[in-house]
Amino acid sequence: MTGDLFAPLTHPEAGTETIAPGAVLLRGFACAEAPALLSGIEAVAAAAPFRHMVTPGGQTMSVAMTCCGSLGWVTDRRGYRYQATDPASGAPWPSLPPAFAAVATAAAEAGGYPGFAPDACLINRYAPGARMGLHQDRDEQDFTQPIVSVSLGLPAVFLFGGPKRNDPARRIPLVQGDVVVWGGPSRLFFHGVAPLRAGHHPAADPLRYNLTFRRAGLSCPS
Ligand code: MD6
Ligand code: FE
Repeated sequence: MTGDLFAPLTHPEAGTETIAPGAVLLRGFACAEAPALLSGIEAVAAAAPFRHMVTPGGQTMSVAMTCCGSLGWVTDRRGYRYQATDPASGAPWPSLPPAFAAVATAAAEAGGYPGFAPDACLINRYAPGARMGLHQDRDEQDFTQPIVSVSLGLPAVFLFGGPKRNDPARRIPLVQGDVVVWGGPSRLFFHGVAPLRAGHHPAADPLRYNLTFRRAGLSCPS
């Protein structure tokens, strides 16, 4: 694995690059939907404003976040978790805007995960300098379900490591419309985002947004 870490990516089909076992990058997959997705973000943020959450260790995150869907991801001094209400208002999170679920389900299918039905979408907003440290996404209940990640606005460098925190991380440039579908053997791999570089983008100036769609609860609640 280590030997080919920086080798050319494979192309099982045009526009699809395998970045790790079970993880694929669909370049430009959501370009056409970008305007609708950005309007959806605006609508969600009007009801559930972006905020800088605090980690259990007491650090304020540089990335601003909000959520939509029946569950939202939150962090505070008590820990990381999903919950049905926005802690800032006590109200349920806004529902997924119409354009959101369709893109996520189609991308998951294109990435080899048919039948993906997200119940949560975490919206990350990066201003220049904002970053996301290496982490695992492990607060969901069913690791057989992938995560679908859509990039909008300014370009960013995605850091994609391995199963251990200190595994070397590959640097993957992501631009508006790129979608990463991520599951299977690499579902719990460490990953993050390098500090955002300043720049201009016609659709979202001077910011990057990332939507991560998740199945946070059980697919078949018992
Ligand atoms: C981001 N993304 O791109 C942060 N997690 O802003 C993530 O943390 C992430 O893109 C799991 C799967 C895909 C992701
Ligand atoms: Fe993540």
